[in-house]
Amino acid sequence: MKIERVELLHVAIPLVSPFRTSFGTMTTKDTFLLRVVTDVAEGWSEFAADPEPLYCSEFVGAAELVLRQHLVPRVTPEVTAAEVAPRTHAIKGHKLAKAALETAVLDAELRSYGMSIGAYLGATAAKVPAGVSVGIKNSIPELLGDVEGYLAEGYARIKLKIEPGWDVEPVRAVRERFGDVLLQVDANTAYTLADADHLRRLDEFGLLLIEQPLEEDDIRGHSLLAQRIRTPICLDESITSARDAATAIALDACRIINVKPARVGGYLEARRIHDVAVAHGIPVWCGGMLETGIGRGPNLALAALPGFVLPGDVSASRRYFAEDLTEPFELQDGFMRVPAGPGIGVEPIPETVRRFTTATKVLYARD
Ligand code: OSB
Ligand code: MG
Repeated sequence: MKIERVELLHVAIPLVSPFRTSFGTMTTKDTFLLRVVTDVAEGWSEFAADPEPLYCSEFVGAAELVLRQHLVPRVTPEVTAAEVAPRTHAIKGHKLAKAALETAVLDAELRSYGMSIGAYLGATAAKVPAGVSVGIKNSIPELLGDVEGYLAEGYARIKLKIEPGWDVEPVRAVRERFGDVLLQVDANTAYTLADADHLRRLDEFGLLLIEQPLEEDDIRGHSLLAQRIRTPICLDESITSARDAATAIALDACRIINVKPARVGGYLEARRIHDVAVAHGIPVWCGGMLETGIGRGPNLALAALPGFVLPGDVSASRRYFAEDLTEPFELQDGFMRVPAGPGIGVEPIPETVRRFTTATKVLYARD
């Protein structure tokens, strides 16, 4: 495909309520979209990180710069989606930026021959069970009220964000009030191995998993922690490639993997992680980054692959946004429908995108 134009659109979309994790509080989805115009079709994607490097080392400002100066020049004037990763491999890191570029190119390519990303990846389900990620709250009653609302909406699984001082008590309260709902926790690296005895107190609650308790580069620590707690360890931040997944599995650092396409450089590598995990009998699930519909659509397609046996962080648009950039995704009996249209399967609504756009940058224009 010939690339004719690459645009970066900064967007700022208010969240319906603040989302607090162990690394910070979000009130706005502040990121950018990529629009890639080719000779055969147009493709869209969404950058997954935030203005500050708190979840991972990448952030909006750095991603714009690396795309403009280092990544886009390597894929112009002509590229296929499968070539994006090898052509940008020499540039170290920046996987979320690379994922945005690869996904927009893939969207254009798939649209040019009318194939959905689900069909391309090997999705086998038409709908997937939806989990919801629940932020850290100011009080237990506030948490219970929110969880009650999500269960009433039909969510199939609850994930509680935890940190030191907000872990055993909220989990106990949710278990006592709501019985044996599918329940898991996410620490976003907030603990150390010295907390092992404390984390073992979570064992009595029958959690599906504890996600990323230790630092992202601490594979050995997770392996040692796994010997000291019964709750299965799931890695998120630590897994940035299929090789990382194979390493973590071989070292018994995790029994479950959260696959986020953005964190691993895109849907092609996400698919490889799925394959490695399936080969080892390791369950995977699809993580989220508070995506608008533009990121949510393709995430749902990934979550429809056969190895995604646990409910993902693939909640409805209204979980985060009063108004989405695409037709809103809605929960139906605890499931989300997998988009089946060409490419990423969703269309940005031009008027809505325009209203939430704060700046547009042209990263490339063919002359
Ligand atoms: O660790 O899974 C995470 C959101 C932003 C950054 C990191 C994470 C999350 C979530 C929310 O847990 C997932 C979602 O609902 O999109
Ligand atoms: Mg996580």
